[in-house]
Amino acid sequence: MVIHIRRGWELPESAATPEHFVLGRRKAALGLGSILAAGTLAPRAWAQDAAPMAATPSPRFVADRALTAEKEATSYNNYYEFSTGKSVASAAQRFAQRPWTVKLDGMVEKPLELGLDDLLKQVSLEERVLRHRCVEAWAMTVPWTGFPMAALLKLAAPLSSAKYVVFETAADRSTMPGLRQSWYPWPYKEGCTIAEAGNELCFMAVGLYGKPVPPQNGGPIRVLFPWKYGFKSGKAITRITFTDQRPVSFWEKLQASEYGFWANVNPQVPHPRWSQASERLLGSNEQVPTRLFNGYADFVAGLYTDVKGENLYL
Ligand SMILES: Nc1nc2c(c(=O)[nH]1)N[C@H]1C(S)=C(S)[C@@H](COP(=O)(O)O)O[C@H]1N2
Ligand SMILES: [Mo]
Repeated sequence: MVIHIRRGWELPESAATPEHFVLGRRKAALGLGSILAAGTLAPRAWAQDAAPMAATPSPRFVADRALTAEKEATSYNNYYEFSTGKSVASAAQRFAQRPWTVKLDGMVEKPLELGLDDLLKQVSLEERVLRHRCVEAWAMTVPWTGFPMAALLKLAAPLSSAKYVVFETAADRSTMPGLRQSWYPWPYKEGCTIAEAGNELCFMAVGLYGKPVPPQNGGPIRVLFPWKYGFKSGKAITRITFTDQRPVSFWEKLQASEYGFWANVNPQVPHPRWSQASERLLGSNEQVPTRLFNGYADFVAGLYTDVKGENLYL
């Protein structure tokens, strides 16, 4: 028997079910069946069997555009640790996804260093269809599985003196040829304010299209700021540091006049070298208007009402 539960993001005409779901659901259902038959409850076994990709689709983040084809989203990537071109997928397959630890440190009450699978037992996974807008004016719309960054804030309990969060990403010289380009300020780091990290929209993704995030898209765990230009959303997160100093991130170090700290999407503020008024949908030649905060103003506009005299959209 194949149990097929339609995911929120599945298009009605989509014929194929991602193999992981069918398998995961079938295994989960069998697990529950045997638990019930044995007359005992084993919540831990259940959780492990269902983890990590059996996630509830969030009704707050659903597709309002056609989904980008999975093939497109996983074969046109920005990942400078591998290459400055877009075809990084095959090179990235050599980059190990386990073992993986995430460190939470700096100005926190509870510094933590956790194996990713242990971390995933402490959060509940949901699925969100989110728009992604690269500063280069291309965009995609894809289903991510993960948990809100707010869950990590809860675990680490930042001190009230902590004002910023720094996301440090993997720098593995043995598998990432891009690291030999020594003029780049490795490791890739990005940052935000505590308030931005705690916003409902800030998301830690471990799944894409119902499967583990592939290495080229930032597996095994990446951060997502759907209202900011894509470069803020660091891939392969290894360390999250809480600090009272505003970080200067990878792209800001390289070219501060073009890539700022805030980098919120705004169609009316051009990049110094090109317009940001519209965006190309990945996998098509369709060009659509870009929206303020990438269409997420309801979630995040309030974060910036008191920020004065800053380049919020660069
Ligand atoms: N570590 C790391 N993270 C990164 C990048 C990178 O080069 N290295 N590129 C960024 C940019 S510019 C974009 S647009 C997105 C691309 O994510 P995607 O490949 O999943 O579309 O990842 C961001 N995160
Ligand atoms: Mo980007």
